Amino acid sequence: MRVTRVGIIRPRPRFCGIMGGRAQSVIKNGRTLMQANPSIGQYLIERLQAQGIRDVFGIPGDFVLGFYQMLEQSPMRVIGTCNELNAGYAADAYARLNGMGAVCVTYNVGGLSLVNAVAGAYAEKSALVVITGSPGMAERRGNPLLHHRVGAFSTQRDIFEKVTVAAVVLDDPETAFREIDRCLELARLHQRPVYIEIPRDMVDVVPPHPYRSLTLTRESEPEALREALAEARELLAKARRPVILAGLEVHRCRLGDTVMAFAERHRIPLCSTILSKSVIDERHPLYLGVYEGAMSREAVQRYVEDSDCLILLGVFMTDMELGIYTAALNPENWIFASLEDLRIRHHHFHQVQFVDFVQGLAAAELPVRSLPEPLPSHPPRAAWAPIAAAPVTNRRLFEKLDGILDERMVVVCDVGDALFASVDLGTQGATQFIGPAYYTSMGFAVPAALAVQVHDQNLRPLVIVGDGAFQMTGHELSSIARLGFNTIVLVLNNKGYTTERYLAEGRFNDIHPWQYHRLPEVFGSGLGLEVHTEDELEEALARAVAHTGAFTLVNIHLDRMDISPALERLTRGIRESL
Ligand SMILES: Cc1ncc(C[n+]2csc(CCOP(=O)(O)OP(=O)(O)O)c2C)c(N)n1
Ligand SMILES: [Mg+2]
Repeated sequence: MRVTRVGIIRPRPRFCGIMGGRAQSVIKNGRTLMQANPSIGQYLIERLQAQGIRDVFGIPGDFVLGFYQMLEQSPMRVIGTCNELNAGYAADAYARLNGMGAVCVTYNVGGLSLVNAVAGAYAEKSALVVITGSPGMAERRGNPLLHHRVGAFSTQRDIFEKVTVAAVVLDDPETAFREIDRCLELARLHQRPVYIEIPRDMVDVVPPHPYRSLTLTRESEPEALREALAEARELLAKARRPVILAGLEVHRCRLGDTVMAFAERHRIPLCSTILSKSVIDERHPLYLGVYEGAMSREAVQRYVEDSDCLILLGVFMTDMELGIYTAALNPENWIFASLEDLRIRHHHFHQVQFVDFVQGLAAAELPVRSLPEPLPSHPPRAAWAPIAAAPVTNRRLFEKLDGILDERMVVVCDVGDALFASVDLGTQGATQFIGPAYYTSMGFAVPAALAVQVHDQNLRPLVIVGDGAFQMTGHELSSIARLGFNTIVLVLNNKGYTTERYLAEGRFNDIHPWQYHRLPEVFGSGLGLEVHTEDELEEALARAVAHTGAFTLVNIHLDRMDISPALERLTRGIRESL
């Protein structure tokens, strides 16, 4: 290595690959004579596009600038965010809507800020591709203390290994393409994040040998599948009150329609869970509501727990899904199928793929059954009229919100009572619901709302966020303002961490009061409204819905100890189960 007055001259990489160049085939006399490989960076972009990814969130830095330039020259759109954590939340939400999402950051300072969001995507099964630059392989010789480095060159990769299903460094042109394919396939199969690190001197390297892309498939063992389906059919045929719990993996594996068709054909009522809310049309006559132990509406809880055949499809058995373990589900009569596990009563089946099992079940012939009447279906929308000058309460606020949801809205919830209360909202047909209902990391919602309209500008996010969570990442409204999106943000301003106040009160639950509704002045766009009373609420929501040119932020004052009916049910259920 030569050292000059101005710094270090980086030696040329020593790889045998060819530098630069796009994928090309040379056609002579109508025949393809040579197919040149794309570079590693180009191949990664092509494969991301093949997975349906059209937008990448993130912030550049010198270790990833070459790849950023390549992204900019490609059909991909790069969406800059205020920080990398927000980029991670946004890319996670994009993945939930799109099937797969991507975030691209620089080495360590960017990557390590991202870890919490990727952990959430891992915990809640979201196919998020983390792309990061890093020091070039040639630069690493002599073990120099390059900026952003912390400990070994591999520190960032080692950390991400814990929160991804594959973590690779593309340091070898011979294996780079296969590693890219392997990562993307694993993200798809497991519905979990993967980590792809490109040392900056590898972006333009063209691997020397031709390569055919790799697809991984998992097949069921036919006999095991047949036996599992036979046992499930037998249990179902005898059942008088079967019920389906359609969980998160039904959404991730895009099986909502299949499950709905199965339910309709055999007249089996269904529930969703807090993580999978909106996976099935909540207006459907067979839909009962969200099941989550004691947090469910009482009639829903009773219907599910009294069932003689529980069909749990892709349900993630977390404490949140089970109403902090107030749920009473009997394994004696359940069919439990998920990406990892298949259990029918106490029989465990191996090598049966979740998708094959659900499709097999949906095709099963079963005796015709009559529906037990009446079903505890979702209550119809109630008429709502403001009580003049009455302070807004959580209960009344959510009754009102139930009436403004339409088919284009995506309800994006943050952690706190916003999440619990939203469970009682009745989504409308194509309305979608996104919330970090298991990992419950505060600050998810505003960045996630950015992703909703990046994914599809015809959707309209309705963000429901506590004041504490808003203070964590609400500045991402800046990107929403930059892109001119018409997001509606409702800040539930109860002066601090109310959910926590119910567990342990202390000054640590107080936060500095912001004038949230004045933020549009800072961002130079948007409409800010302040609400104390029911009549102000009615007017503000009408203005928010009609204001389509930019975002609207509504600062809704609530009492610091006021909680939603859902959270009341949960605290009561927990007390009773103690
Ligand atoms: C990133 C993160 N930090 C801390 C917590 C712990 N926590 C859970 S709820 C909560 C309070 C949420 O406050 P706010 O957003 O105002 O909602 P509220 O409880 O008032 O409805 C806290 C601090 C968390 N879930 N996530
Ligand atoms: Mg609060």
